[in-house]
Amino acid sequence: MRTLLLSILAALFLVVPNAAAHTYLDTTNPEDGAIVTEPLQSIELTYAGKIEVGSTFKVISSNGEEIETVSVDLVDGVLTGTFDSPLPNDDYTVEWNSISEDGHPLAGQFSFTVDAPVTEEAVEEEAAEENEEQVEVDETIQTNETETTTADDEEASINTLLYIIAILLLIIIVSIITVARRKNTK
Ligand SMILES: [Cu+2]
Repeated sequence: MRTLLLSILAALFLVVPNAAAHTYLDTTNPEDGAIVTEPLQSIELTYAGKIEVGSTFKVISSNGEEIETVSVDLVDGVLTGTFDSPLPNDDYTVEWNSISEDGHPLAGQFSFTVDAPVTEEAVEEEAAEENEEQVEVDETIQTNETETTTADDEEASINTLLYIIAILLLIIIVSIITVARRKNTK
């Protein structure tokens, strides 16, 4: 009985300090499996206690590319990674490596999905594309207008020509009549 108690005590002494000094990952933002529907420009890993400098994490997109962080800050067991711009819509995996207060390294990973409305930049790009299309449409309309104008011009010049011919004919007829009258009076 006494040996059993001693063994348990010994086991506790071996296990408890380690367990107490290990710093486990407590919560993350976004949570594991979360679908984020708002622009996301930073990720937060909150540890259950202090972690050491050198603790870090990587954010990997669905095609295996690592997303560069502008900064990774460690404040009281909270690791915050900030990105240059909001993450594009995609599935991401965060691979974290932390160093517990007792110096023991811990590692793990979690995943989340970004499915946010398109960013302003994307909207602007879309608007620019639409404008280009609009310009093309306008050009087509303008071309049509030009063609119409040409057709109108042609019609107008034919009318003018007919008008001039009519006047010339009238002058010729009047002249002939006048000449004829003069001849008659003589
Ligand atoms: Cu440890």
